[in-house]
Amino acid sequence: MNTDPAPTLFGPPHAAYERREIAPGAVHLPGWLTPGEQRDLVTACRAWAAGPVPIRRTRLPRGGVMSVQTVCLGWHWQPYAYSRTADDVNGRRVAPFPARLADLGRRAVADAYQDEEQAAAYEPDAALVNFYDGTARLGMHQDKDERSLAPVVSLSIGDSCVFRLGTTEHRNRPWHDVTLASGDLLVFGGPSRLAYHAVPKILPGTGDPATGLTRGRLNLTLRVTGLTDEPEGAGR
Ligand code: MD3
Ligand code: FE
Repeated sequence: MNTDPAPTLFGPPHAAYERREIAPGAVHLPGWLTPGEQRDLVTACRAWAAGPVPIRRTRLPRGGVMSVQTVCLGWHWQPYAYSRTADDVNGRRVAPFPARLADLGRRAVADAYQDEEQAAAYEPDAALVNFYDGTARLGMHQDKDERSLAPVVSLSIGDSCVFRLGTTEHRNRPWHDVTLASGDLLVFGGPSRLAYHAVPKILPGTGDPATGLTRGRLNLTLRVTGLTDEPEGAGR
C-alpha cells in the first residue's frame, strides 16, 4: 500500500516539477535540474576533478578505501573532519567554494521548502563531488562532521541509483529506498538532517549521454560546515 501523500506540483520559474516529502524535512524534486544545467555541471565537475586536488578514493581510518571517488570544494573532507588542505592527497589547498553553487543551493532550498527566507539565509561553504562507476556503493552513514544543522542539498547526474534513507537512530531497518535519476534534487534538513543514508546500487546504462557523462553517476552535495578559519597568530 502506498501511504505517501500525493506529490504536489509547482509551476514556473522553470518547468513544473513534482515535490515529494520522503520523510519529515527530506524533500525529493525529480528532474529539478534542466538538461542544460546538468551538462554545465558535468563540465564543471571535470574541471574540479583535475585539481588543485585531484579526485580520489577516500581512505578510511580502519584501512579500507571507499569505492566512490570524491573531490571537495571549499573545505576538504576526510573521515571524520574538514580542513582547508587535502592532507591525505597532495597537501594542496582545495579550490574555493564556487559562488554559482551557493546560488544553486539557495534555489534548491527555496524550491524544496517553499521558504524564501530560509533560502536567502542558506550559505553552503563545502561541496563534495562524488563519482560512482557501475560498481561503486556507499554504506549506511550519517553526515555529522558539520557543526551546523543547516540542510544538505544533493544533486544527481548520470546513471540512476538506489538511494536508501533510514532512521536517525541506527543503521538498520526500517529504511525507505528511492530511485534517484539524472537531474534529481534532494534536500535534507530538519528532522532528516542526521538520518542514516546509503547508495546501495548504481543502475548502469540508465543515464542520458546528452549530459556529457557516458557512464557512471555524479552526485554533488552542498553543505554548511559551520567552520571558520583560525585567524593568523591565534591560539596562544
Ligand atoms: C541524508 N552522498 O556524500 S546524497 C555523502 O548520492 C552522501 O553520493 C550520497 O551521502 C550520494 O555524504 C547521498 C543524499 C544525501 C546527502 C546528505 C544527507 C542524503 C542525506 C545528509 C543527511 C541525510
Ligand atoms: Fe552522506
